[in-house]
Amino acid sequence: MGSHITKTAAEAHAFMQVIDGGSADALSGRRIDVVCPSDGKVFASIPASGEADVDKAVQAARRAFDEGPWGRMPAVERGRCLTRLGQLVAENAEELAALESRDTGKPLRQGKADVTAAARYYEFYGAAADKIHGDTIPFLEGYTALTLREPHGVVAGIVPWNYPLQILARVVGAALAMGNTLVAKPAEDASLTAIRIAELALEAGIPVGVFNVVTGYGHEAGAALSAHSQIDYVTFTGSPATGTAIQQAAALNNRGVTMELGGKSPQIVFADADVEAALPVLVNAIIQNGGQTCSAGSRILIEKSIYQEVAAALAERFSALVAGPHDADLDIGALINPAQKARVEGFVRAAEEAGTQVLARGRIHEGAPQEGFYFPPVLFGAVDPASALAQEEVFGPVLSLFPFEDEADAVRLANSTEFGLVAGVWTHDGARQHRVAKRVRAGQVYVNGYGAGGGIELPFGGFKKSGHGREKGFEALYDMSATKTIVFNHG
Ligand code: TXE
Repeated sequence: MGSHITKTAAEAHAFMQVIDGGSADALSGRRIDVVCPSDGKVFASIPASGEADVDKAVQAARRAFDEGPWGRMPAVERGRCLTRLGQLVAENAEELAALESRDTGKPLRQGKADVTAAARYYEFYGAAADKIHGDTIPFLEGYTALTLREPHGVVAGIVPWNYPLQILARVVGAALAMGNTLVAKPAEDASLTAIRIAELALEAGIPVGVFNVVTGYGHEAGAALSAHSQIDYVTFTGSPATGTAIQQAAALNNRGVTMELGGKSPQIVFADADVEAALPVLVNAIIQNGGQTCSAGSRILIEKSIYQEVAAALAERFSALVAGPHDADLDIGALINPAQKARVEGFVRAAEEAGTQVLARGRIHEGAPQEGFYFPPVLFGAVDPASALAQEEVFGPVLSLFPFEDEADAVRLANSTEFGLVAGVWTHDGARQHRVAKRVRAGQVYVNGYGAGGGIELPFGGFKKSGHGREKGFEALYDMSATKTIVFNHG
């Protein structure tokens, strides 16, 4: 009898990176198991690349930029490639949504929303590619001066695991629309859809070497990419600590960076607000994607006279929330990995030990596998503004409430963290809407609503520790290019 060989799930679903238009394993042959957060089971594997693989991808992107047709192609043609990519994303929506939700543990509903948003990014940047132009500048007699927007060259895009499809799309869309070439490094916890998008990009006619995906650990592949001397610009979304490390690496080559480093975003609810309209928005802003959202509305500041009423209504909604497997499509899914779960548990435990009032808890669905990385939503009342819970990004379904006295107190509390990404203001007083929107230090402010990241058309990025540079909208196209000034002397 011959030996019976059973392939493991990781071997059977061995995903490859996309380098120079071909599929590539890590040169070392090392692999990372891909675990589904819903049941803790390995279902695929990705290459664990290192410095040599990164160099291969950067050289490919370098050649595609220096020699390839991409940078010299008319902008409208580049745009058409991105538009076709958007169409292919939409055509493959079902497969991409299923893969994204299995890889990250997010509810299928959210996976589908992410695919729709990703397709829209490619559509937006496809249409925008030929709409960015320079100026002519009045200058000395006998001269004509003009500016061009030129690509940086080879861009490194280091992407996190919370919205892999969407964050990749905003990087790819803006970088490629301006004629850059790209090496993207998705997170080791969620790389599968990035690989599929790079394959679809080839199908869409984006030339070989223009868009490469290297997979691997942050301290290996990520560190090698951000320090590579042939990279011209780095864009990163992730934690402030990793952002600092990446900026230090890029600084050794004196290269520019865009940094999106999360938030501790407040929503301010004044006594004249339409509380009924606000409630579902306030809840969604923290439970969307299990709170693993850079723009999560994790602090709610409530005017004292309505604090009890709003807290009670939020508690009622929180008690009804259920966490469960991605394919059960409940309110929230599992968190990305055991480390993230331990991090969220740590914040909650410390707050409880300090005597912070727990107003409500959601629950984990009875049918959810024990091995999944679930954490039930928690609502805390009257949180100490100086505590870690109030100051640090938890990145989980944990909401903190803070009563405030008056407008000045609300603004002071809103600005009392080191972050400044997004804010919400709920009031019908028009003058107050303007005053508060201007005084809150946040890159995006919503009045009587909350965009949880906002539209694709809207510039997005932070003040203070939330980072610098802007993504989304036309602003991203400026970040992804540099101004060249040309002066003609007619004399
Ligand atoms: O993030 P990292 P982690 C926050 C959130 C979360 C915390 C930790 O609060 O709890 O960060 O998450 C790559 N050089 N956000 O540890 O380390 C890594 O491989 C180059 C907020 O997962 O920032 C991945 O691709 N790259 C956030 C990416 O960086 C490195 C989204 C993000 O990982 C690297 C995610 C290195 N030395 C987490 N080390 C947001 N702003 O939305 C890691 N990486």
